[in-house]
Amino acid sequence: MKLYIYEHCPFCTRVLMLRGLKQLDIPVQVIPENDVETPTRLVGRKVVPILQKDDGSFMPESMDIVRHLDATFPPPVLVATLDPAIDAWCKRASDTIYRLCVPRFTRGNFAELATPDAREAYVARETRAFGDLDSLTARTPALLDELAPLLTELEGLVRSPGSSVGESDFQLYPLLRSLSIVNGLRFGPKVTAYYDAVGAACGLEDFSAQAM
Ligand SMILES: N[C@@H](CCC(=O)N[C@@H](CS)C(=O)NCC(=O)O)C(=O)O
Repeated sequence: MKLYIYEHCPFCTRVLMLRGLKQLDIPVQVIPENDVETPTRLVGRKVVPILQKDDGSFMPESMDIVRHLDATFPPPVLVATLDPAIDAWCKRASDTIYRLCVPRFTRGNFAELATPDAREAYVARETRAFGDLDSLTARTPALLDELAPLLTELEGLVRSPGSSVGESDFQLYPLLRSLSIVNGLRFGPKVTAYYDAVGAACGLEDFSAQAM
């Protein structure tokens, strides 16, 4: 097996979470952002994450990969069912979170952005999706104001660190991990306890060392 990812990608965080939770020894390969050929050859389009299975076939879609690996390597860790309140929170908060994180990701130190051409391709992709990225960076204070009440609300929604892992963790944790690239952003005590516990259980570092 092999996993193809981008380091900054929240969907890839989902599969890295499962790999870490189960301590699976699956090699990880980072695809450069300007490499259209590799993912297109594997799954017909430019996308990550991709799982190369033992039978040589390839699987896209993060949650399909998570469920496949969870079923392939028992016992299951996806125990708790999706929490509709967390699901709804993620849907409401994700746009603000991406607008804070994406301009920073484009300037970040990630293996998929190792060459000028790769970074240029990523900047172009995100500019197509979000418009001018410098203008978006300038909106940081307003976006943080937008996020603050959502993070306060999340204090009342996150599961306690000792409870069962489930589908909602694979929605919520990648968004919170993305936010670690935003300099000075702090979670409340319950979200911090949840974030630290999930990160430790999955053996994942976040992006705080390069927060900007
Ligand atoms: N539904 C997919 C979404 C994956 C996705 O959007 N991945 C982004 C990286 S964060 C991607 O590969 N984008 C490549 C591109 O648009 O060129 C999943 O859950 O795996």
